Parts: sequence; C-alpha cells; structure tokens
Amino acid sequence: MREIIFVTGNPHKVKEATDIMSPLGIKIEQNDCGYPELQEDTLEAIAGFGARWASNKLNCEVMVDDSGIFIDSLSGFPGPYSAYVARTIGNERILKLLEGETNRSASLKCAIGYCHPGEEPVVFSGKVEGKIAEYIRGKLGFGYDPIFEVGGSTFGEMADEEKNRLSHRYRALAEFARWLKEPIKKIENE
Ligand code: ITT
Repeated sequence: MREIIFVTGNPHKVKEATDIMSPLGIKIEQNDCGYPELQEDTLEAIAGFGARWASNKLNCEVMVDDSGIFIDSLSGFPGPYSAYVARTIGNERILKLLEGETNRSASLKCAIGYCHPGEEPVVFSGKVEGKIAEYIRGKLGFGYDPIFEVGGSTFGEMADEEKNRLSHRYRALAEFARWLKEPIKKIENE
C-alpha cells in the first residue's frame, strides 16, 4: 500500500483522510511537525507553500491540507483566516454576525498540497456549497461542521461516511488520489 505522510496537527483531518484514502489503496501517516502558514489570499498558496516547506524539512514526500469556510454575505470571510476566526470568535459569534441576514450561502473549501523534497508542490482543490445554519446543530465532525448545512443537515449532524461522500476534503483527496495513479496529467495541464 502506498504510504503518504500527512503534516497536520488536526486529528479529525487525519481520520477523514484515512477513511477516504484507504479504500483507494493509500495509507495516511500523521506527522505534526507543523509548517508556517503564509498570510495568503488563497488556500492553494498556503497549502503549496506548506507542502514544500514540510517536505524539505522532513526530507520525504508529504501532503498538507488547508481548509476554510467562505461566507458569501461576508465577501468570503473568513476564508483563509478560518483557523484564526475559529480560535478567536468561534461559531456562536459567526451566527451573531449573520443575524437577520437572508443570504446564508457559504462554501467549505479544501486545498491539498503535495510535494517531494527539492521539487515544486502540486495542489488539489475541493469545494462543497451549502449554507450557514440558523443555529448550531449536531455534535459530530469538528470546526465549522455544526453550522454548515448541506441538503437540510449540518455536517455536525452527519455520520462520517455521509460527510466523506460529499465534503470539500473528499473532493480534493479524490483528485489527489486520481493524480497519484496518473501523475503526468497534472504536470501537462499546468
Ligand atoms: P492544520 O493546519 O494543522 O492541518 P487546522 O485545524 O489549523 O489544522 P486549517 O487551518 O485547515 O486546519 O483549518 C481552518 C479552520 O477550518 C479550522 O478552524 C478547522 O477546524 C476548520 N475546518 C477545517 N476542515 C473542516 C471541516 O471539514 N469541517 C469543518 N471545519 C473545518
């Protein structure tokens, strides 16, 4: 089985990546050495930089995952600042910011960066569209899951298998897994 080092401090991401990738023949091993998160406008730039930095530090091929929630009525905020916003104001205060707002559309996005030491990173993106719930619902998942609703349920109300069938992370990882089997294509398309 192909083994990939996943550099992240977030055990929920490791569990989801393992559940998604193991049926595809890819084994995920966590390493939480961390990486500097650039203050960039896109998750892709952050993930590419992080993957390059961590692969050079560990001297092996690695993947990283930079994710975020983009709220339409807030012009895409918090986007690449999602980790900071979760740590500082959190879900309750986000709901307060949206009080009385009729446009509750939002998306979760994931950028998977992958790199070999000394090489250029490649990045795979995934996105799921949904809306911000009126109130916190569900105890499953993590992060923004209890306020992010798709098809009537929040990710916080969905079993892992259900979230992993349609999530931003699933979509990015599926692209990555496809590319791992046929790496030439991505390089030709860039
Ligand atoms: P690493 O950088 O160590 O991988 P992190 O949790 O800091 O872990 P991100 O910067 O990618 O990861 O996450 C940004 C925020 O988005 C953070 O608060 C996460 O909890 C949240 N988040 C990431 N993936 C999510 C998901 O699938 N569902 C809900 N929230 C998520």
